[in-house]
Amino acid sequence: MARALWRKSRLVGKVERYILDKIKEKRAIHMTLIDPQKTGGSDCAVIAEEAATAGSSAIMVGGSTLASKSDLDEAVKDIKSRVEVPVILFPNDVAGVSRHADAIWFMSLLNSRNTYYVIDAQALSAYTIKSYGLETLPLGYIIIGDGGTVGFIGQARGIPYDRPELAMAYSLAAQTLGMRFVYLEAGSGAKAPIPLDMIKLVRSQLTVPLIIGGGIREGAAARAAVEAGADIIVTGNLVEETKGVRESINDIISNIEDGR
Ligand code: 1GP
Repeated sequence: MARALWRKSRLVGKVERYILDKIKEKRAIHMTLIDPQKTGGSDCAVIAEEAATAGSSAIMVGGSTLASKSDLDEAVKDIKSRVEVPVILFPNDVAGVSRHADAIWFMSLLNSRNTYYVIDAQALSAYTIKSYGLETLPLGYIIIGDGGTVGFIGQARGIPYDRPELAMAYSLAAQTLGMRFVYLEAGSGAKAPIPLDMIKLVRSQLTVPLIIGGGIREGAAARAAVEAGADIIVTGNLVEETKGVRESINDIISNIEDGR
């Protein structure tokens, strides 16, 4: 199935071009999410390096309850010194911005009942992000189910797992508003990942890349999500400890990327 995964535009920066090219080349890619609040000190950089060596296409840095900008800055700098792949911020709030990253998911939590997470935090941080020269990746972020911590903090009206048509409606709205990525989020550590029929329905209507995360713990689940239509698989919990990072990530990547 031909998918219009990218468009030529002055707005598309280096990291976005890299992501789109990688998806085109590999069919689907993996990103490792590191939360500096959960993974303290130098472990962030160790895990990032292992993950990148195992084939993660980017390192995302952020967490739902992250509050210390200096901890974030340190973690991003450490990670940047150890990996070649892009380091992309995954902000929970204005505290999730660091000048040291390569890019930021400039994201709106579309199904929050609080406008702070839909547009106000973005308005508060847009000028700072621009002045840092950070590349912005416009992202519609949609919580499915209760969403765990991010669902609670983000005051989400989570879309029920058995309502794929609602996920499709919000995803299509995101794309129509000009967002260039859509992320269906089950929440970190979710008991069940995003349902496959939901991914399929969203994919059938969406042309921008579709990101799936939350509760993916092994290759088979990642493969099923990609076969249903995911372009990017995000895992976090899988590698919160420094042990066994390569094996875990290899299992995901060998199941989703072509030619591996
Ligand atoms: C959370 O979707 C990500 O924002 C990753 O979830 O920690 O369950 O892999 P896990």
